[in-house]
Amino acid sequence: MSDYEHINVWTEGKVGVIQLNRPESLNALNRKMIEEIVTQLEEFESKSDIRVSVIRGNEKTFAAGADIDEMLGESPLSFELANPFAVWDRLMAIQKPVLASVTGYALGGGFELALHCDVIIAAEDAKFGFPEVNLGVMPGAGGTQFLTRIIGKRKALEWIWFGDHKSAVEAEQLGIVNRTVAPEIIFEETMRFAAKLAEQPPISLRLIKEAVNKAEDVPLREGLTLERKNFYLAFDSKDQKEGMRAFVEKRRPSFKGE
Ligand code: DAK
Repeated sequence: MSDYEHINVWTEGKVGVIQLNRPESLNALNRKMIEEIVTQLEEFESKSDIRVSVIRGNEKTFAAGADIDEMLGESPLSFELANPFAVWDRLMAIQKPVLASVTGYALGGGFELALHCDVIIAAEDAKFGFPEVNLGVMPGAGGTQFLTRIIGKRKALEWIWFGDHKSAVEAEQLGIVNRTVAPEIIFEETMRFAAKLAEQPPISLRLIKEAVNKAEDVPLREGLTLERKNFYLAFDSKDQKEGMRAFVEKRRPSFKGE
């Protein structure tokens, strides 16, 4: 594995884990850190034996936002020249499932990082929010768009305007979080979920992810067209033959991602 400054990386079976590791600043995301996260996700993407990735923090926190110290000196031109959104576009292009395991704070850019993931599993004591308004700015890595699509305009406006923190339970009720679990078992639960998902046919997971993401983005007809193409494509995989044969032969399928 590469030598990273702000993340720890390991694998457990077919699951790749990225641990955010700047505990002294509650895992505030600086440019290097987000670059490291996405580079490692791409590394997992390229490995056929890794089928699911998990992004997590430590017991105390996920990420309390972008690094405010780093942002303090930014200007429109410095942003333009650094093109900081390119790395977020690379994150959106990841095709394998990515899970966020959220403990403590998921604020601002940290919340946006979780929202870019496909599944969010949260500890009961997790807190979500967009405090950017309190800094005189606004969410910039997709927060207004992702949140509005999930919870609707009025609830999104009220939440982002006031910059409040919401609990994991509230976030689950709003459809942001898949499941809320006790803090003591959050990482175990996330890995259990990830390991189970890693046994599903990888090509199907990828085609499904593309089609579901498309549903948030385009008119129904266009989404249906992609769904149909992906449905056909699945029939080109050995996993389709294996899945259907296993059903007929009354045994468990073994999916290879081919
Ligand atoms: N940045 C830098 N340092 C941070 C930080 C952050 N976001 N959050 C916490 N820290 C640091 C604190 O300064 C403190 O450092 P020391 O004083 O010990 O040196 C240490 O972490 C512990 O924090 P606290 O002492 O404040 O801990 P508390 O438990 O009292 O409070 C808190 C926890 C999370 C409520 C509080 O730390 C807090 O309010 N933090 C700031 C949260 C915040 O405003 N986050 C949103 C940042 S704006 C973009 C992409 C994304 C974004 C922007 C652009 N592009 C692609 C262009 C995103 C923007 C944001 O996220």
